[in-house]
Amino acid sequence: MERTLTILKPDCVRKELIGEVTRRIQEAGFKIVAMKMTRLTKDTAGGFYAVHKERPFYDELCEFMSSGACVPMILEKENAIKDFRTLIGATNPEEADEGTIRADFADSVGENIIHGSDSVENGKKEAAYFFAESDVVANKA
Ligand code: DGI
Repeated sequence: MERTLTILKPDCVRKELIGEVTRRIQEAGFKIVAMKMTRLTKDTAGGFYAVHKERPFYDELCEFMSSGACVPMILEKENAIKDFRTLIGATNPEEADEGTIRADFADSVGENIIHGSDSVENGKKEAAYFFAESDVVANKA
């Protein structure tokens, strides 16, 4: 079964959308196999987004990601990576398809509610950034 790593970002938590977004994720057939609430530091946010280190928005991104609590989860589903990217919509909510999580809830490209891994390989790295394999439960329900 394929896995993806998601983060309900600080804007999602601040807007009290944890329940609504999690409901959509589960309704779309994803099984939550690891989940926690945590608060990133600027440094840990920077490590997670290290690939964007040279981008002009990097500092703003790290500030935002460390601005409040967030909820990382590991999700399982067939074709989890691709199907989750479809569920959340484009990075910029103005370009996101109608009915996607970002189209419905995100305010801007910088504050866009939710993260989803963009490849199986990155999904594995990102999951390991937040969770030990022993944190992952066998979710057969
Ligand atoms: O994988 P995504 O989150 O859809 O997009 P990404 O990997 O290209 O970018 C990671 C995050 O960086 C994105 O969710 C929000 C932020 N970001 C990307 N492009 C911009 C941006 N933030 C600002 N302020 N401006 C941008 O152009």
